[in-house]
Amino acid sequence: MKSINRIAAALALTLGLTFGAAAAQSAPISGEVKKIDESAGKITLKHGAAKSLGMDEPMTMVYRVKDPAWLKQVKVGDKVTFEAEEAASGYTVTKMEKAK
Ligand SMILES: [Cu+2]
Repeated sequence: MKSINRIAAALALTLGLTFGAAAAQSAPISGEVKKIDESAGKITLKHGAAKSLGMDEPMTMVYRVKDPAWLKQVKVGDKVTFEAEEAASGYTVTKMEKAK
């Protein structure tokens, strides 16, 4: 009985994650690099409205980055596509790549 419950829970989790990824959190946002602060692990991005983050208007703001190595791969003025999530410590970029 216990193992069946565990399988059901795992299934529910998998489905939840799949739907979660398709919906709110992971809508890619287009932005432009305004400033890079490698020592602090932060990047300033100008971006359009990002409904998934509750940002209804374009803005310029500072984000932490999940992987500091990303800060070496872009420079001020680059156009990027990124995903972010709100954490206790502030907004964190969870995915970032140069826009083509
Ligand atoms: Cu913002």
